[in-house]
Amino acid sequence: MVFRESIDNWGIYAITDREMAGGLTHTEIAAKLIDGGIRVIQIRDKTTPYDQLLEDVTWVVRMARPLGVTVIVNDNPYLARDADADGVHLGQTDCPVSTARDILGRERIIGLSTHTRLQALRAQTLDVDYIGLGPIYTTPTKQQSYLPLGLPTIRWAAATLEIPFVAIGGITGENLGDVLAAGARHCAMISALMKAEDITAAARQFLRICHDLWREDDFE
Ligand code: TZP
Ligand code: MG
Repeated sequence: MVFRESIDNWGIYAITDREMAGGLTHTEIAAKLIDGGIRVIQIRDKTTPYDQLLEDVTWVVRMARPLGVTVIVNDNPYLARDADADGVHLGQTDCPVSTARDILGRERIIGLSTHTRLQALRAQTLDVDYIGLGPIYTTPTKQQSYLPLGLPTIRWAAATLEIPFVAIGGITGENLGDVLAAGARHCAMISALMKAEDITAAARQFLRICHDLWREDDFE
């Protein structure tokens, strides 16, 4: 199975946060997202002990794999390998891409966060399958010193980058259409999904916006 073939169909890249979701497990969150039609889920958890997290992610993978839903683990390629996930998402200060590739092999997906145009260009020279690009807007979800990139950088990325990019940071139901119209095919969302009263309904609504804009693109 070549996991990276799934990337083109992602659209909304859902990232889990147990705390924001009122203490649900990743498996419970993933079930709601999958019900809403989500095609890729990143498990993001910086506090749960490894063994407990491994069990939770393993259940997510068991649920998602038969449905063709991609499961990416944040930060830790060992966790991705041990849980048989589809890939890992690395930050600029996580382990080197080459180390993650050694751990995960050729087939699995490696994503890398980038926060400037220079980092995005450099990421293209590395062995990564997609990049995260952000923050697009200011967001309280992640403390960081990088300036928001805004829509001009989305336009630049759409015109310049040769690998898939996922826009991230402050994307909500209100601005999702703008980000997609600026040229992002994929948008990552944490709080807009995790804090939604109904995660499944929010996922469905965001995917509809996404697919409508993809369709308009096809007719251009
Ligand atoms: N990386 C760049 S911005 C961000 C991460 C993990 C947080 C995105 O969260 P939200 O709630 O969708 O703004
Ligand atoms: Mg990280």
